[in-house]
Amino acid sequence: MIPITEYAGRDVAIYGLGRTGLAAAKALQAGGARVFAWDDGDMARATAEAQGINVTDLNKRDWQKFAALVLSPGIPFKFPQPHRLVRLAETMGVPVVGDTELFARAVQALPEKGRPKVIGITGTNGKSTTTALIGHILKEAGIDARVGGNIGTGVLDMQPLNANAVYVLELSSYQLDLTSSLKCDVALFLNISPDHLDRHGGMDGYIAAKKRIFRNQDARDVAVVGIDDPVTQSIAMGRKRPGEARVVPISAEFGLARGVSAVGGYLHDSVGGQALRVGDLAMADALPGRHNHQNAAAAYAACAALGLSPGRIMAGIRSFPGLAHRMEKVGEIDGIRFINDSKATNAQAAEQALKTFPKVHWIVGGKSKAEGIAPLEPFFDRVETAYLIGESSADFAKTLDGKVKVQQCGTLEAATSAAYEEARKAGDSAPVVLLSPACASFDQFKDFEARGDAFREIVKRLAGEAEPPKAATG
Ligand code: UMA
Repeated sequence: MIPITEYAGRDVAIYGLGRTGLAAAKALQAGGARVFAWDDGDMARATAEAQGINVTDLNKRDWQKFAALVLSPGIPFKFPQPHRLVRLAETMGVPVVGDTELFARAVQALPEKGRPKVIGITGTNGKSTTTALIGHILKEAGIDARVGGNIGTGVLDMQPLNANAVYVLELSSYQLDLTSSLKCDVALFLNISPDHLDRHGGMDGYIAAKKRIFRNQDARDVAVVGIDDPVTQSIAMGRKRPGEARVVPISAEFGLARGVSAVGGYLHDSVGGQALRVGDLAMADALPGRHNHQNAAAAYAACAALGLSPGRIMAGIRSFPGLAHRMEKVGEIDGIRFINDSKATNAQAAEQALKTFPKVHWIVGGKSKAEGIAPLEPFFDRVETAYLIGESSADFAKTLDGKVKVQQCGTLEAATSAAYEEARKAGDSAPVVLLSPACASFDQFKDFEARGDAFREIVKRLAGEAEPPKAATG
C-alpha cells in the first residue's frame, strides 16, 4: 500500500468501497487522514468495516469539514450526470479526486531524484495486455516493476513508492478524468474507438479524457502513440511543439520511417532513423494476431524509452505468459488447442479472436449485447462449427442460419465436449477450440473470470489431468 500523507490530520470523504475505495481508505488512514467512507452496497460496507475503515453515511455528514472527496471511477463524475454526492462536493467547494491523482501528487511531492518512473497506458483495446507485457519485460530484465490500475489492482494498493521502481499503470478514461497531476515518463495511447460514451458525453469527451494521459509531460518524456486509427494518428501528428514529449509512433499496419512497427510478423525499430529488424513475433506464443502485435510494438517502444536493449525486450516478449481469459491457451489435447477468450464480452472483442485463426470451433453465447453477433458476419467463413451456449442461443442461431454449422449446446461443459469431439473428427491441420463468447456471462456465471475458469477446468478434465466432477449427493 502507498501511504498518502497529503491529508494528514484532515477529514476526507471516500465514496465507493470497491478495489479503488478500499485501497484509498487504507492509504489515507495510514497517512494520518480521518477517513469517512460510504458505499451504497451492504456487502461493500461490511467488508470495509471488517477492515477497520470508518464507514458512515456521507449524505448525513457536514461537508464543510471535508478536504477532498475520493471518488471511485465507476461512479458518474460528469456524465450522464454527476452523481448527487459529486454535485454536493462541488457545491461545498470540496475537490473531487481519484486514486491515481493521490498517487501522482505523492510522486510529485518527492525530491526529483527520489521519484520512481511512471509508465501510463491507455487506449480502447489492448491496454491490459500491454500493461502486463511491459511489467513482464521489465521484471525479466531485473527491474523492480509494479503493475496496477485498471488492470485490477487499485493504484494505492501497490508497493510503497521507491526511487528505483517503475510503476506501470493501466489507466481507463474514467480514471484519467479524475486525474490532473499525473506526469508519465512514458505515456502510451494505443488506439481509440467508441466506448463508454455515456460517461463522457460523446466521442469528443472520450478522446479528451484519454488525451489527459499526456498532461504534464515535458521534453524529457516519451509519448508512444498508435497510428492505426485516424484519431490517434492525428494526435501523434499534432504533438510536435517544443517542450512536448518526444512522440514514438507505433503501427501494426505500416512500416515506419521513424517509430516501431510490427508488420509481416516482425518487430522493426526505426526510432533512431535506421531500420532495425528486432525480432520474430511468431516466437511470442501468447501474443497472436495483429492487435497483439500492436501491443508488442507499444511495449517495445515503452521499454526502449527506458533504455532497455532490443535483445532484453524481445526476451520478455517471447516469454510473456499472456493474460488470463484473453486468448489464453488453457490446454492442448490430441493437437487441438483450447483458447480461453472469455474476456470477449462483445462482438468487437470476439472479432479480434476470430481474425487470429483461419479455422475455429467457436463456443459463443451468453447474455447478448444489443448488436449480437451480426457484426461478425465477415468472419463466419472461419468458423467450422458454432457451439451455442446461454440465453442468446435462439437469437444467434437465427443470425448464423444458412451461414455456419450450428450445435445448440446450452452449457459450456456440453459445448466444450462437443467442440472437442468435432475437432477430432474434422482432422484440420491446426485445430482450435475457441471460447470467445461475444456476450456477458451473467446469465450462467458470476463474471467473465468465472466463465473462463470453468472452461479451463473442463479442458483439464477432458485432458484427463483433473478428476471428473463428483456426482451430486443427497
Ligand atoms: N457504488 C456506489 N454507488 C454508485 C455506484 C457504485 O456505492 O452509485 C459502489 C459499488 O457498490 C462498488 C463500488 O462503488 O462497491 C465500485 O466502484 P468501481 O465501479 O469504481 O469499482 P472498483 O472495484 O473500484 O474498480 C475500479 C475499476 N472499475 C471501474 O472503473 C468500473 C476497475 O476496472 C479497476 O480494475 C479497479 O478500480 C482498480 O483500479 C474494471 C473496469 O471494468 C476492470 N474498468 C472499465 C473498463 O475496463 O472498461 C473502465
